[in-house]
Amino acid sequence: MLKITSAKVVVTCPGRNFVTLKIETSDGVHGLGDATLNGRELAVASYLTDHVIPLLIGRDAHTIEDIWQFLYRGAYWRRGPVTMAAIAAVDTALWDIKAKVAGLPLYQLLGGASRGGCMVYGHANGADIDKTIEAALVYQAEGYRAIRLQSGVPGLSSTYGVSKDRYFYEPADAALPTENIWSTEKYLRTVPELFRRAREALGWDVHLLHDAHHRLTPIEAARLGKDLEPYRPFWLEDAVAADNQANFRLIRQHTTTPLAVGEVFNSIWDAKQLIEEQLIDYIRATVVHAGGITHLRRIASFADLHNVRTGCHGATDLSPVCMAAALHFGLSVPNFGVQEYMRHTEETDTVFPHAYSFDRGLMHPGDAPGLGVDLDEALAAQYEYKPAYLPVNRLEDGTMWNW
Ligand code: EZ4
Ligand code: CO
Repeated sequence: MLKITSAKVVVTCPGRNFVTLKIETSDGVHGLGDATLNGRELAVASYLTDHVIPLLIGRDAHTIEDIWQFLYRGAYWRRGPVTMAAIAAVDTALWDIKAKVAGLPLYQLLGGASRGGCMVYGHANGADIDKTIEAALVYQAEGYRAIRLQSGVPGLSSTYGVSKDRYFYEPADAALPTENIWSTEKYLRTVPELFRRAREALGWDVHLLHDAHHRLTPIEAARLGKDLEPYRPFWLEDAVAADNQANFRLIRQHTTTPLAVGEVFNSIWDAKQLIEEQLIDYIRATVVHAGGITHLRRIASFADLHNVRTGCHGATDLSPVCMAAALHFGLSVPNFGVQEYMRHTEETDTVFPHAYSFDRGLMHPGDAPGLGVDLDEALAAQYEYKPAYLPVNRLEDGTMWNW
């Protein structure tokens, strides 16, 4: 028996907030798990410290599945982003420990490599179409095989995915939520033109992606999907919010543009109808927000039966611990599609030294035992938690809308 002797939560802000769980065992081996929930970080930190860590002490670190079931069924209150991020952190840390004890990189325990590397997509954005294409050309020159395009919209002072002053788009940008103004009509006039121009400039040998960030109705999404068809997008992401999974039926009836959704999903139940009815092509659930490696593998297996591939969320609010876990998962899973890769700042990378690497559009988790990520706790302690919220969105008449 490999006893869990202690566990603690580290909250740090090397450029942005991260919550990390560290579990220690009787053999001196430790494991890390990402528990970051953007804008609600301290709720997960408390859930872990106050309600999970006391239950872990003395348990066998090797019993990953049993501990997962214990935390899921045993809480009585199932699912939800806070609970599932906490369970994910425990699960990820335990996989890290098991792989370190085995002396193997985690992907070997998940069945070994199914491919040479995980194709990732980078974020090209700009205040207008010209600037977005300029950014996309830089990604193409760096070897990216897949690029997400987000452009400012004429008549809107800010748009999702577009940075005002930085190369990297960091959405949780203020101590209180920023209020943005949204117009679907203006947006729908811009995106097809962005893709037309992008194909002209970038050619056809690169995958182009777009994120509508939950702002459309199903019939509007259907129209955008149709309008983009000539430019063969890799996917249209989060066309509508998936609270009502049946919404996707209408989109599906009207367009062959591949659909991706699920970065906010926290369990297989959020995706059951979408997958079963083949209403989507890519499932965006991630290690940290969907119950860890154990649960994400279950989602991927179910998706595989229905020709749905993985496309894990990988924005900067998912820590390098989650990125590493996603790459071990992505390298091994049979129905891998693509992995989002929004590069972390240097500060973040220094606090979380890691073995994963990027080469000509593909990423590899590296061959260090475990996840191949560590946490420099002394350095982490120098970056104090800073409240930061995602923006909110209103229509031009003031109505609250999805951000
Ligand atoms: O808005 O990660 O595809 N990526 C995204 C991200 C999300 C943030 C939310 O925390 O949609 O930019
Ligand atoms: Co998204």
